[in-house]
Amino acid sequence: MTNKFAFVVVVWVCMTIQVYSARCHVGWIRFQNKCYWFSHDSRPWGEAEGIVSVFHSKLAEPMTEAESNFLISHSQIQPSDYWIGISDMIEEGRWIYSSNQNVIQMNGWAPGEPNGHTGENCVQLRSGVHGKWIDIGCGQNYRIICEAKVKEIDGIIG
Ligand SMILES: [Ca+2]
Repeated sequence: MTNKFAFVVVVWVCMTIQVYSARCHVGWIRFQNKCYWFSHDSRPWGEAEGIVSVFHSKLAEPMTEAESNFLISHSQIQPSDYWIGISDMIEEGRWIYSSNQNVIQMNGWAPGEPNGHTGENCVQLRSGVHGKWIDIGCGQNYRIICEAKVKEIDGIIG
């Protein structure tokens, strides 16, 4: 094997690994460094948390306007309401991400929301207000959006 040929092989292998490592599971959609799954089944918010953990993922936690806009656009392809990983069930009015309990760092609320006080402690993307956030009772059944880091997905595949 010539040095030149060996070099080409090494580059090819590296590129192949690169492509492989950028994958999401079948049925998941990639945006930036995360993979997302939009469910068809509906569940209460608390059960949704259990389902996403099975996939080594979590309910979607929009951190930026770009990420939020991506989730909105996909949730509105066939308009549905989706649970995301934000609630104020621990402390009324303190809206936090489920996975790390940090206060939300962006505002995706629909006008007039949140407005449910102690009766509505979970957040969903609401199709009726173009995918903006509303607070609503956690026991109701809605579809869910899961998110996972691309790397974490690789861990499952590999
Ligand atoms: Ca509340």
